[in-house]
Amino acid sequence: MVWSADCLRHEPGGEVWLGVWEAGTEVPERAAVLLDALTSAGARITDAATHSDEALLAVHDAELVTHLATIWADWEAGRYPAEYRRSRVVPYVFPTPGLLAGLPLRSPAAAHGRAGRFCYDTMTLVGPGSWAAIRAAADAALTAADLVASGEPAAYALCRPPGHHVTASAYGGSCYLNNAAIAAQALRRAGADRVAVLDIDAHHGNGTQAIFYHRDDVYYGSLHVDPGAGWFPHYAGYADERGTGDGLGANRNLPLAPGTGDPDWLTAVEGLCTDVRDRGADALVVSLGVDAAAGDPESPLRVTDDAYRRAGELIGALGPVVAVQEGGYDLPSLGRLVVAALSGLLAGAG
Ligand code: SP5
Ligand code: ZN
Repeated sequence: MVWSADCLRHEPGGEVWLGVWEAGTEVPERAAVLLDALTSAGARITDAATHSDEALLAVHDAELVTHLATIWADWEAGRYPAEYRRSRVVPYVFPTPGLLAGLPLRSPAAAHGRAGRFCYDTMTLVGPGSWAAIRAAADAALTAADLVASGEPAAYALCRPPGHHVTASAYGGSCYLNNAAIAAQALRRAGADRVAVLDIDAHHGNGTQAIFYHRDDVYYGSLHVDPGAGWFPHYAGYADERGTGDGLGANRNLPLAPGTGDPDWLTAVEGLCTDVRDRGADALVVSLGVDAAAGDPESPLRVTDDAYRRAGELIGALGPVVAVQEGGYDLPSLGRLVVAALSGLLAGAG
């Protein structure tokens, strides 16, 4: 397991849902609970090593990375907390294609204008420690990729904040940089010709899909609650999204009905594993969200610990794996769900 204490420094302080500021679900305690559970389970802990920005820029636009690194300082300098009681960066204007109608995208002079330039929702707030944690989460994913590239059968990055909703240039869904995509690209660079990303978070990883949609060298497969049934991320994750150009056929979405339990969920995991076996993969990345669990407040799927363990076994048998933490919000069960998935992964790899 790879970890950085900096991952605790991101305190979103809530989220604005449908116009109302609410207590958030992506809280620092998630990481503390996971660290505790993994430590108790006997995980060997490696500190996240600092990596250069090059690995981030291999999947993200430089402007997004710079924005995330600087927007809090700009917010403070603009006296939004001190003078306007705006304690976090929250966007209110979004430069959608319809708004621009062909005009060039400018960088707004005011920080409150710039806040929506790269962020696509009101749920993904930035505060004083956010960048340190965002950067540390990416370093954890990269360190786990290093371990697997140098021969470990499996490594788990306890990333917080999570990442799979972030595209090359847009962030949201409680995610800021795409840790899993960064790890997948690092594995490619370290010599894996074909990489597969399997996303078992309850939500579709629209960001990871978008980053690799045109590529054949990185497969993306996801099972998730059906966005067509009304669930986040609403605009992506449908079964007919199969990739484009060279990437046609290298993207697979298996949307599941709300209420789906272990048997159908595991059948979908097996479907993705069959894809990976058919295509071949030199290394895998698992976007390990455990928010499909029955007790999770953020999804209507009803998956148990046993199914997470079984999913781990199935995936672990496919090849060397970098597991990257994504969602999972039920603090009382979070630890044992992740331990179950990782125990399965090790059993499958052995
Ligand atoms: C990484 C991850 O699992 N991100 C998921 C973000 C989903 N957020 C969508 C939230 C939709 C409304 N949730 C109700 C919140 C009420 N406080
Ligand atoms: Zn999720």
